[in-house]
Amino acid sequence: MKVLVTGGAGFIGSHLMRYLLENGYDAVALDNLTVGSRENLLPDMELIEADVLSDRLTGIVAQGRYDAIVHLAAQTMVNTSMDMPRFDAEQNIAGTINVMEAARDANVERVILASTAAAYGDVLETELPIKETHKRAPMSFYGLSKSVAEQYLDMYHKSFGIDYIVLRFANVYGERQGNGGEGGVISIFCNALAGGNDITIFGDGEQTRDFIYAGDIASGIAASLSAKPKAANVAYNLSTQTETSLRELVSVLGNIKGSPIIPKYGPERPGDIYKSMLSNGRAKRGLGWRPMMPLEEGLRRTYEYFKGITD
Ligand code: UD2
Repeated sequence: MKVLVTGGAGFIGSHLMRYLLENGYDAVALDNLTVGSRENLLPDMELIEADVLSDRLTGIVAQGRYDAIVHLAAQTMVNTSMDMPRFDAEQNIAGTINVMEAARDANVERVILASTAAAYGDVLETELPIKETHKRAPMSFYGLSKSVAEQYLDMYHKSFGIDYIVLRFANVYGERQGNGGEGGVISIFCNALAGGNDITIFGDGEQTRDFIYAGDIASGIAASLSAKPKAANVAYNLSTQTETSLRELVSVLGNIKGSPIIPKYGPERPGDIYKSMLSNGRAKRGLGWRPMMPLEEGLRRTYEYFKGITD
Protein backbone atom coordinates (compact mmCIF):
# COMPACT_ATOMS: atom_id res chain seq x y z
CA MET A 1 0.00 0.00 0.00
CA LYS A 2 1.38 3.41 -0.96
CA VAL A 3 0.77 6.10 1.65
CA LEU A 4 1.42 9.84 1.73
CA VAL A 5 1.99 11.19 5.25
CA THR A 6 1.43 14.95 5.50
CA GLY A 7 3.42 16.31 8.41
CA GLY A 8 5.60 13.23 7.97
CA ALA A 9 8.74 14.99 9.25
CA GLY A 10 7.03 16.10 12.46
CA PHE A 11 6.99 14.36 15.84
CA ILE A 12 4.14 11.90 15.27
CA GLY A 13 4.94 11.69 11.54
CA SER A 14 8.47 10.54 12.29
CA HIS A 15 7.14 7.67 14.42
CA LEU A 16 4.58 6.78 11.74
CA MET A 17 7.15 6.79 8.92
CA ARG A 18 9.32 4.34 10.87
CA TYR A 19 6.37 2.09 11.69
CA LEU A 20 5.00 2.03 8.13
CA LEU A 21 8.36 1.28 6.51
CA GLU A 22 9.12 -1.45 9.06
CA ASN A 23 5.73 -3.02 8.33
CA GLY A 24 5.98 -3.19 4.55
CA TYR A 25 4.11 -0.03 3.55
CA ASP A 26 5.49 2.24 0.84
CA ALA A 27 5.41 5.55 2.74
CA VAL A 28 6.36 9.03 1.59
CA ALA A 29 6.48 12.07 3.89
CA LEU A 30 5.25 15.49 2.82
CA ASP A 31 6.23 18.39 5.06
CA ASN A 32 6.84 22.12 4.80
CA LEU A 33 9.56 21.78 7.45
CA THR A 34 8.36 24.70 9.57
CA VAL A 35 7.87 22.54 12.67
CA GLY A 36 9.09 19.22 11.30
CA SER A 37 12.68 18.63 10.22
CA ARG A 38 14.70 16.36 7.96
CA GLU A 39 16.62 15.13 11.03
CA ASN A 40 13.42 13.59 12.39
CA LEU A 41 13.52 11.11 9.50
CA LEU A 42 16.06 8.42 8.65
CA PRO A 43 18.33 9.15 5.68
CA ASP A 44 16.63 6.68 3.33
CA MET A 45 13.09 8.01 3.98
CA GLU A 46 11.50 9.88 1.09
CA LEU A 47 10.48 13.46 1.87
CA ILE A 48 8.62 15.87 -0.39
CA GLU A 49 9.11 19.43 0.80
CA ALA A 50 5.75 21.10 0.23
CA ASP A 51 2.95 22.80 2.13
CA VAL A 52 -0.51 21.24 2.31
CA LEU A 53 -1.91 24.63 1.25
CA SER A 54 0.26 24.67 -1.86
CA ASP A 55 -1.23 24.62 -5.37
CA ARG A 56 1.32 21.90 -6.09
CA LEU A 57 -0.44 19.44 -3.78
CA THR A 58 -2.91 18.09 -6.35
CA GLY A 59 -0.10 17.39 -8.82
CA ILE A 60 2.04 15.75 -6.13
CA VAL A 61 -0.78 13.44 -5.01
CA ALA A 62 -1.78 12.56 -8.58
CA GLN A 63 1.79 11.77 -9.55
CA GLY A 64 2.43 9.57 -6.50
CA ARG A 65 -0.54 7.24 -7.12
CA TYR A 66 -1.23 6.91 -3.40
CA ASP A 67 -3.75 4.46 -2.02
CA ALA A 68 -4.19 6.51 1.12
CA ILE A 69 -3.21 9.78 2.78
CA VAL A 70 -2.53 10.22 6.49
CA HIS A 71 -3.12 13.89 7.20
CA LEU A 72 -1.05 14.92 10.23
CA ALA A 73 0.13 18.34 9.04
CA ALA A 74 -1.56 20.91 11.25
CA GLN A 75 -1.33 23.82 13.60
CA THR A 76 -1.34 21.86 16.87
CA MET A 77 -1.02 24.48 19.59
CA VAL A 78 -4.01 25.57 21.62
CA ASN A 79 -2.35 28.89 22.56
CA THR A 80 -1.48 29.75 18.96
CA SER A 81 -5.06 29.05 17.96
CA MET A 82 -6.31 31.55 20.56
CA ASP A 83 -3.80 34.20 19.42
CA MET A 84 -4.32 33.60 15.71
CA PRO A 85 -7.66 31.94 14.98
CA ARG A 86 -7.42 32.75 11.30
CA PHE A 87 -3.97 31.18 10.92
CA ASP A 88 -5.23 28.12 12.80
CA ALA A 89 -8.27 27.85 10.51
CA GLU A 90 -6.16 28.24 7.38
CA GLN A 91 -3.80 25.48 8.45
CA ASN A 92 -6.34 23.07 9.89
CA ILE A 93 -9.51 23.67 7.88
CA ALA A 94 -8.30 25.04 4.52
CA GLY A 95 -5.28 22.69 4.72
CA THR A 96 -7.60 19.70 5.17
CA ILE A 97 -9.83 20.84 2.30
CA ASN A 98 -6.78 21.10 0.05
CA VAL A 99 -5.77 17.56 1.00
CA MET A 100 -9.31 16.30 0.32
CA GLU A 101 -9.41 18.06 -3.06
CA ALA A 102 -6.12 16.41 -4.01
CA ALA A 103 -7.49 13.05 -2.81
CA ARG A 104 -10.66 13.56 -4.84
CA ASP A 105 -8.75 14.50 -7.97
CA ALA A 106 -6.43 11.49 -7.72
CA ASN A 107 -9.08 8.96 -6.59
CA VAL A 108 -7.29 8.25 -3.31
CA GLU A 109 -9.33 5.60 -1.51
CA ARG A 110 -8.91 6.61 2.11
CA VAL A 111 -7.83 9.60 4.19
CA ILE A 112 -6.90 9.33 7.88
CA LEU A 113 -7.19 12.57 9.86
CA ALA A 114 -5.36 13.30 13.10
CA SER A 115 -7.83 14.91 15.47
CA THR A 116 -7.72 15.60 19.17
CA ALA A 117 -9.27 15.23 22.59
CA ALA A 118 -9.64 19.03 22.41
CA ALA A 119 -12.58 18.46 20.05
CA TYR A 120 -14.62 17.30 23.09
CA GLY A 121 -13.83 20.32 25.23
CA ASP A 122 -14.21 20.16 28.99
CA VAL A 123 -16.23 17.26 30.32
CA LEU A 124 -17.43 16.31 33.77
CA GLU A 125 -15.24 13.87 35.69
CA THR A 126 -18.25 11.54 35.86
CA GLU A 127 -18.21 11.39 32.04
CA LEU A 128 -14.72 9.87 31.89
CA PRO A 129 -13.51 7.98 29.95
CA ILE A 130 -14.85 10.07 27.08
CA LYS A 131 -16.51 8.01 24.37
CA GLU A 132 -16.56 8.99 20.68
CA THR A 133 -20.31 9.51 20.91
CA HIS A 134 -19.81 12.29 23.45
CA LYS A 135 -20.91 15.65 22.10
CA ARG A 136 -18.17 17.83 20.71
CA ALA A 137 -17.99 21.20 22.44
CA PRO A 138 -14.50 22.57 21.81
CA MET A 139 -13.13 25.23 24.17
CA SER A 140 -10.43 26.51 21.81
CA PHE A 141 -10.12 27.46 18.15
CA TYR A 142 -7.77 24.50 17.82
CA GLY A 143 -10.45 22.09 19.04
CA LEU A 144 -12.94 23.84 16.79
CA SER A 145 -10.80 23.74 13.65
CA LYS A 146 -10.10 20.03 14.14
CA SER A 147 -13.76 19.34 14.78
CA VAL A 148 -14.72 21.19 11.58
CA ALA A 149 -12.01 19.34 9.63
CA GLU A 150 -13.61 16.08 10.82
CA GLN A 151 -16.93 17.22 9.38
CA TYR A 152 -15.31 18.05 6.06
CA LEU A 153 -14.06 14.48 5.79
CA ASP A 154 -17.56 13.22 6.44
CA MET A 155 -18.98 15.54 3.77
CA TYR A 156 -16.34 14.43 1.24
CA HIS A 157 -17.27 10.84 2.00
CA LYS A 158 -20.97 11.47 1.54
CA SER A 159 -20.46 13.60 -1.57
CA PHE A 160 -17.61 11.83 -3.37
CA GLY A 161 -17.24 8.44 -1.69
CA ILE A 162 -13.75 8.96 -0.22
CA ASP A 163 -13.40 6.71 2.85
CA TYR A 164 -12.05 8.32 5.98
CA ILE A 165 -11.08 7.51 9.52
CA VAL A 166 -10.81 10.24 12.15
CA LEU A 167 -8.45 9.51 15.03
CA ARG A 168 -8.78 11.60 18.18
CA PHE A 169 -5.50 11.43 20.03
CA ALA A 170 -5.10 11.67 23.79
CA ASN A 171 -1.87 13.28 25.13
CA VAL A 172 0.85 11.94 22.86
CA TYR A 173 4.49 11.76 24.00
CA GLY A 174 7.74 10.22 22.84
CA GLU A 175 11.08 10.87 21.20
CA ARG A 176 11.34 13.88 18.87
CA GLN A 177 8.47 15.78 20.45
CA GLY A 178 9.22 19.50 20.60
CA ASN A 179 9.90 20.88 24.05
CA GLY A 180 8.96 24.46 23.16
CA GLY A 181 5.48 25.80 22.53
CA GLU A 182 4.20 22.66 20.85
CA GLY A 183 5.68 20.35 23.47
CA GLY A 184 3.68 18.46 26.00
CA VAL A 185 4.44 18.18 29.70
CA ILE A 186 6.46 14.97 29.23
CA SER A 187 8.86 16.45 26.68
CA ILE A 188 9.22 19.62 28.78
CA PHE A 189 9.96 17.60 31.95
CA CYS A 190 12.31 15.13 30.22
CA ASN A 191 14.24 17.92 28.54
CA ALA A 192 14.62 19.86 31.79
CA LEU A 193 15.65 16.81 33.82
CA ALA A 194 18.11 15.62 31.17
CA GLY A 195 19.75 19.05 31.28
CA GLY A 196 19.85 19.06 35.09
CA ASN A 197 17.17 21.73 35.42
CA ASP A 198 14.13 22.06 37.67
CA ILE A 199 10.61 21.20 36.64
CA THR A 200 7.47 23.08 37.62
CA ILE A 201 4.04 21.54 38.17
CA PHE A 202 1.26 24.01 37.45
CA GLY A 203 -1.45 23.48 40.06
CA ASP A 204 -1.60 20.73 42.69
CA GLY A 205 -0.19 17.94 40.54
CA GLU A 206 -3.31 15.85 41.01
CA GLN A 207 -4.52 16.69 37.51
CA THR A 208 -4.53 13.65 35.25
CA ARG A 209 -3.89 12.98 31.58
CA ASP A 210 -4.15 9.92 29.33
CA PHE A 211 -0.56 9.71 28.09
CA ILE A 212 -0.03 7.63 24.98
CA TYR A 213 3.29 6.77 23.35
CA ALA A 214 3.72 8.01 19.76
CA GLY A 215 4.65 4.50 18.58
CA ASP A 216 1.21 3.33 19.73
CA ILE A 217 -0.36 6.18 17.75
CA ALA A 218 1.63 4.96 14.73
CA SER A 219 0.29 1.41 15.07
CA GLY A 220 -3.24 2.82 15.45
CA ILE A 221 -2.86 4.78 12.22
CA ALA A 222 -1.54 1.67 10.43
CA ALA A 223 -4.54 -0.31 11.74
CA SER A 224 -6.77 2.42 10.28
CA LEU A 225 -5.06 2.16 6.90
CA SER A 226 -5.73 -1.56 6.69
CA ALA A 227 -9.15 -1.61 8.39
CA LYS A 228 -12.05 -3.00 6.34
CA PRO A 229 -14.39 -0.44 4.72
CA LYS A 230 -17.10 -1.28 7.26
CA ALA A 231 -14.81 0.02 10.01
CA ALA A 232 -14.28 3.31 8.15
CA ASN A 233 -16.16 6.62 8.04
CA VAL A 234 -16.21 7.04 11.78
CA ALA A 235 -14.06 8.54 14.55
CA TYR A 236 -11.92 6.54 16.98
CA ASN A 237 -10.11 7.68 20.09
CA LEU A 238 -6.51 6.52 20.32
CA SER A 239 -5.69 6.44 24.01
CA THR A 240 -4.54 4.17 26.82
CA GLN A 241 -7.76 4.73 28.79
CA THR A 242 -5.55 5.16 31.85
CA GLU A 243 -5.33 8.29 33.99
CA THR A 244 -1.92 9.32 35.28
CA SER A 245 -1.51 12.29 37.60
CA LEU A 246 1.43 14.66 37.23
CA ARG A 247 2.66 13.58 40.66
CA GLU A 248 2.71 9.95 39.49
CA LEU A 249 4.48 11.02 36.31
CA VAL A 250 7.22 12.77 38.29
CA SER A 251 7.62 9.75 40.54
CA VAL A 252 8.14 7.43 37.55
CA LEU A 253 10.60 9.91 36.04
CA GLY A 254 12.48 9.79 39.35
CA ASN A 255 12.82 5.99 39.02
CA ILE A 256 14.19 6.42 35.52
CA LYS A 257 16.60 9.15 36.50
CA GLY A 258 17.72 7.14 39.50
CA SER A 259 17.13 9.92 42.04
CA PRO A 260 13.97 11.42 43.50
CA ILE A 261 12.74 14.57 41.81
CA ILE A 262 11.50 17.49 43.86
CA PRO A 263 9.35 19.58 41.53
CA LYS A 264 8.57 23.23 42.01
CA TYR A 265 4.94 24.21 42.13
CA GLY A 266 3.39 27.15 40.30
CA PRO A 267 -0.11 28.50 39.77
CA GLU A 268 -2.61 26.45 37.83
CA ARG A 269 -2.49 27.20 34.10
CA PRO A 270 -5.52 29.21 33.00
CA GLY A 271 -7.96 27.16 30.97
CA ASP A 272 -6.41 23.85 32.03
CA ILE A 273 -8.73 20.89 32.34
CA TYR A 274 -8.33 18.88 35.54
CA LYS A 275 -8.97 15.24 34.67
CA SER A 276 -8.72 13.69 31.24
CA MET A 277 -9.10 10.18 29.84
CA LEU A 278 -10.44 8.86 26.54
CA SER A 279 -12.21 5.55 26.06
CA ASN A 280 -10.41 3.21 23.65
CA GLY A 281 -12.97 0.40 23.41
CA ARG A 282 -14.17 1.40 19.96
CA ALA A 283 -10.62 1.37 18.53
CA LYS A 284 -9.93 -2.01 20.14
CA ARG A 285 -13.09 -3.52 18.64
CA GLY A 286 -13.18 -1.69 15.31
CA LEU A 287 -9.51 -1.52 14.43
CA GLY A 288 -8.21 -4.56 16.31
CA TRP A 289 -5.66 -2.23 17.90
CA ARG A 290 -4.39 -1.82 21.42
CA PRO A 291 -1.69 0.36 22.96
CA MET A 292 1.36 -1.74 23.84
CA MET A 293 3.87 0.61 25.46
CA PRO A 294 4.01 0.64 29.28
CA LEU A 295 4.32 4.22 30.57
CA GLU A 296 7.65 3.61 32.33
CA GLU A 297 9.28 2.19 29.20
CA GLY A 298 7.90 4.98 27.00
CA LEU A 299 9.14 7.57 29.48
CA ARG A 300 12.54 5.89 29.62
CA ARG A 301 12.88 6.15 25.83
CA THR A 302 11.77 9.78 25.86
CA TYR A 303 14.14 10.67 28.69
CA GLU A 304 17.06 8.92 26.92
CA TYR A 305 16.25 10.82 23.74
CA PHE A 306 16.43 14.18 25.52
CA LYS A 307 19.55 13.07 27.40
CA GLY A 308 21.09 12.35 24.00
CA ILE A 309 20.37 15.78 22.61
CA THR A 310 21.30 17.73 25.77
CA ASP A 311 24.61 15.90 26.45
C1 UD2 B 1 -3.18 18.61 25.33
C2 UD2 B 1 -2.61 18.91 23.96
C3 UD2 B 1 -3.37 19.97 23.28
C4 UD2 B 1 -4.85 19.64 23.24
C5 UD2 B 1 -5.33 19.33 24.67
C6 UD2 B 1 -6.76 18.83 24.66
C7 UD2 B 1 -0.25 18.44 24.04
C8 UD2 B 1 1.11 19.01 24.06
N1 UD2 B 1 -1.24 19.32 24.10
O1 UD2 B 1 -3.01 19.72 26.18
O2 UD2 B 1 -2.88 20.12 21.95
O3 UD2 B 1 -5.07 18.54 22.38
O4 UD2 B 1 -4.55 18.30 25.24
O5 UD2 B 1 -7.26 18.76 25.93
O6 UD2 B 1 -0.44 17.25 23.97
N2 UD2 B 1 2.12 21.21 32.92
C9 UD2 B 1 2.91 21.44 34.05
N3 UD2 B 1 4.17 21.90 33.86
C10 UD2 B 1 4.69 22.15 32.62
C11 UD2 B 1 3.88 21.92 31.50
C12 UD2 B 1 2.58 21.45 31.68
O7 UD2 B 1 2.48 21.24 35.17
O8 UD2 B 1 5.87 22.57 32.54
C13 UD2 B 1 0.76 20.69 33.14
C14 UD2 B 1 -0.32 21.50 32.49
O9 UD2 B 1 -0.70 22.61 33.27
C15 UD2 B 1 -1.44 20.45 32.36
C16 UD2 B 1 -0.66 19.14 32.15
O10 UD2 B 1 0.66 19.40 32.56
O11 UD2 B 1 -2.16 20.37 33.57
C17 UD2 B 1 -0.66 18.68 30.71
O12 UD2 B 1 -0.28 19.78 29.90
P1 UD2 B 1 0.10 19.60 28.35
O13 UD2 B 1 0.40 20.95 27.82
O14 UD2 B 1 1.11 18.54 28.18
O15 UD2 B 1 -1.23 19.02 27.69
P2 UD2 B 1 -2.76 19.48 27.71
O16 UD2 B 1 -3.51 18.31 28.23
O17 UD2 B 1 -2.95 20.77 28.36
